[in-house]
Amino acid sequence: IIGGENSLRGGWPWQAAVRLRGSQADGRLVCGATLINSCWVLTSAHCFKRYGNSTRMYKVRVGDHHTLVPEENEEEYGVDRIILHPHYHPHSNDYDLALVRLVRHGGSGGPGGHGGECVRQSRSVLPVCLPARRERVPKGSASCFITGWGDTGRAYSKTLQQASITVLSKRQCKRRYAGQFTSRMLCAGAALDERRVDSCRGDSGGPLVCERGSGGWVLYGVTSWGHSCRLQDAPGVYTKVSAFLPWINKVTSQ
Ligand code: 4AZ
Repeated sequence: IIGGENSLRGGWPWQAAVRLRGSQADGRLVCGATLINSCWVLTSAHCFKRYGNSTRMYKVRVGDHHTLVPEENEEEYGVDRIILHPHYHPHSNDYDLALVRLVRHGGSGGPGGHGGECVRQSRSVLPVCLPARRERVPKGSASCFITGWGDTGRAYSKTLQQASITVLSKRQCKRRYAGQFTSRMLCAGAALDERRVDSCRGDSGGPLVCERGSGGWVLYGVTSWGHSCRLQDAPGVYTKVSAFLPWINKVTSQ
């Protein structure tokens, strides 16, 4: 996150991280992710471009704040399924969404009854709400935030960063990204203030959430791409979650 600030511990309890497992780079941050129910996180499909989509390669950490400090409710889970959106192609940024199913380490889930929990919920581990189908991001004063441990402009962050961000109009996004911007995307950036706020490497797959008037935080975007994170006038692009509810519901109810 560029231009953000340290978050409060437990402030974004749906924030998760996809990390490498087992290899010489054990624990290395691959991407952000968001807990959407007790068994599944949503992330971006392009997160699996570099190391492939074999479940053995990854683990998912939830309840984390400072990456080097073991915190009370921090836990790691194995991965037993990685489902890329069927329309995602590695050459494009469209349909950049993946669902990842968590399992307790050591347990395979197995055939015998696992209808229930995967992740133990706590004050710092809770799923986020999803938007309604085709729901728009609340206009105007709604407060929206991006969060992640990605590049701050100098290095990856050890403490989860947050930044308040403005979701821009479709017209503004298209003006900047012309043919690359599709109806499966949102774009967001610092609107009027000149402080540069953006997501960056390592934040991909993580959440863009807004507080809904009626209360509660809703996941409207999944950090996806952008024309670098150092340029002014280049808003970050996010996968538009409200365009994918049938797919999310279908996969996660299987
Ligand atoms: C990336 O490389 C990346 N500024 C993520 C977000 C943005 C650009 C690049 C948006 O993962």
